[in-house]
Amino acid sequence: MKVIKKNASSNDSNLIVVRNDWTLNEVQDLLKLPLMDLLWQAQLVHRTANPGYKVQLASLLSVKTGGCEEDCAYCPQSIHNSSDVTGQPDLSIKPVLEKAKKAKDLGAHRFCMGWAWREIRDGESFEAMLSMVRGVRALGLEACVTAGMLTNEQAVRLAEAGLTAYNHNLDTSPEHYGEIISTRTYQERLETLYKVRSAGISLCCGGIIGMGESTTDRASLLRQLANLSPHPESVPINALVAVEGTPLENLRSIDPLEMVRMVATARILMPYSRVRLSAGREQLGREAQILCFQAGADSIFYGDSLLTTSNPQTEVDKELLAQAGVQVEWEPDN
Ligand code: SAM
Ligand code: DTB
Ligand code: SF4
Repeated sequence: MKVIKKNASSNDSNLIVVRNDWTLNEVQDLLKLPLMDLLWQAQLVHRTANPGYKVQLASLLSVKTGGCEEDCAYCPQSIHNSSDVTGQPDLSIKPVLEKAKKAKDLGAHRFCMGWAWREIRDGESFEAMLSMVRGVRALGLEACVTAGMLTNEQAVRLAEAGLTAYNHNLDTSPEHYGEIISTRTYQERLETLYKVRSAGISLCCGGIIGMGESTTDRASLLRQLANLSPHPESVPINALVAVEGTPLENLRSIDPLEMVRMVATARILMPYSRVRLSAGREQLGREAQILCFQAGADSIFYGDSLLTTSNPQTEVDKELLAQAGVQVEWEPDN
């Protein structure tokens, strides 16, 4: 047990340990704890590390949809999958900023923009991305971009534009990765994370469960994330949205309690990170989502759609948060 971090007092010291040297066995042991014990440990860490617990509402928008040359088996935007959702022009700056303003008015605190690219290329689209980042920041929102791999120079320009966070997921364990994606290596993902970090942008990095992986794979993914130093500031935990036309279309939805276990374990491993309860909430149900909050989830994607698939309606989410007695990160000021 090492390094006691911010907010820690002598009373906290057995609860809050920030480590980057987790072994696979240790993570597996946490994931497999009796649920009540896992929840108890996660709550102790969560409430000690994050006093005044609030949930951040993050809204998503797909700026460039479909036509992606990568072969991610889960993704409806890949040209390798028959669900490829093309036929929509890329959004320009004005409508994106209008959507951001609308998201803010509905209560969002962070605005995340997605591009279905393997990597960022210099040119008009990248300049537009920078303008969107500046515009979202000018609205007083946190800005997040997810657009695939990037160069050091592009990361620096995004940082200069005021980008808060860059989302790039590890998706699954190194061991299961080859079953899911063949066109980009795990190592390339790690290198992208390094470039984002080096430019001073905060990291949003997580993964997906429900893609045919074992419990050991889930532990291995969490270990990869928790052994990044420092931990990603934001850790999205997605449940697969099985989209027709993808190779994973016939996979059964996960047992909602599996999501609770992932969130709780992520919270224990990464006490100060924002653990985002991400895609797949429509399949979770109200009670499992509330258990996820209890286990330490402190963000949700908020708005009627994710990138290309649906998300719970904002009114339903407002009711859920109220029923759970959860405070949100901010209330709109106008
Ligand atoms: N092209 C960029 C990339 O791959 O980094 C950005 C967009 S990509 C859609 C962002 C993330 O969304 C993926 O890394 C994956 O974790 C998640 N995602 C995509 N499709 C999903 C699905 N059907 N179910 C759950 N998560 C999904
Ligand atoms: C993340 O981990 N999940 C979000 C966000 N980061 C970009 C995306 C979920 C996408 C779900 C499938 C879709 O709507 O296309
Ligand atoms: Fe492309 Fe990203 Fe979808 Fe993979 S997840 S196919 S890189 S849009």
